[in-house]
Amino acid sequence: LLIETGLRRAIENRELRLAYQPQIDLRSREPISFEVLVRWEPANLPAISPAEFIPVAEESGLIIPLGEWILEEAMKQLYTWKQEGLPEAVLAINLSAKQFMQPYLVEMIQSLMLTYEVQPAQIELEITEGALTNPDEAYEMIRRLKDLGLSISIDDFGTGYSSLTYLKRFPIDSLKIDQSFVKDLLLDEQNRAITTTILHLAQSLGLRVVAEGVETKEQLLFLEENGCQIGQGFYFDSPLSASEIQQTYLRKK
Ligand code: G
Ligand code: G
Ligand code: MN
Ligand code: NA
Repeated sequence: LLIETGLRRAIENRELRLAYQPQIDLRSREPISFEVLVRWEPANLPAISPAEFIPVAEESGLIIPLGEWILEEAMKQLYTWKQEGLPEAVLAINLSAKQFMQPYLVEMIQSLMLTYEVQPAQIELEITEGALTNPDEAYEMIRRLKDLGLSISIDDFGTGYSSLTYLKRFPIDSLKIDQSFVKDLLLDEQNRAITTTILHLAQSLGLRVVAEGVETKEQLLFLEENGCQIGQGFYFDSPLSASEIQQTYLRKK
């Protein structure tokens, strides 16, 4: 309950900000997109992790205004970069399960894109397997978002109740291998088996794969050898502020 009241206030008082973590094309070593990660830094208190407050926001329904704030803030950032004449960036935005099932989600995204002059190719949405528990509704939602021209990835892939049939049936673009598998990739044979299986599966279904939580050169080499195209993690960069992203990754053309 404490988190709930605090979070409600945090949205009003602008104690939230967005961080951006590059997703790197392993071939060119260029960033192809940036994952948007919300940060809550209450005045005079240590930061509270989204792993802690997102579930609370989901349960209390606060995820709806919070999710809307995140979407708007991300699109505003794209607009700001555009105004400054920087190359067009792509943002990968996390949607929680409840947020994904909002009836007016598509209209809201569409209207934000219009307001902030965002191109469909600039937005990827990350949903978890938990958002697909009602397959018919989820299918319809994904289809409408795809019709807008957005990309869809399945986040934390392999950790939920995955029915492999949705991979075939749903028009999704990429899978994100959960960092729990990438961790200890070289020490743990099971993690290695799961990772290569996901990579082969994705390859045969024509899906892109993003490996999350890449921290070492050894992990990277293993992933590259097994056909992974995109990496994200501390080995490349941590989540950064918008101005750090701008300085490091978005140079004027
Ligand atoms: O940023 P960090 O690695 O601490 O995130 C922890 C968890 O919180 C991750 O599972 C991540 O997906 C989730 N998370 C971070 N930012 C957002 C967000 O903007 N929306 C949603 N729904 N989840 C987020
Ligand atoms: O569930 P999701 O993939 O959205 O969560 C991403 C989370 O992982 C973010 O909170 C981010 O801060 C964290 N993260 C990003 N890169 C690394 C990494 O290389 N190692 C670890 N342990 N965490 C990472
Ligand atoms: Mn994510
Ligand atoms: Na993830």
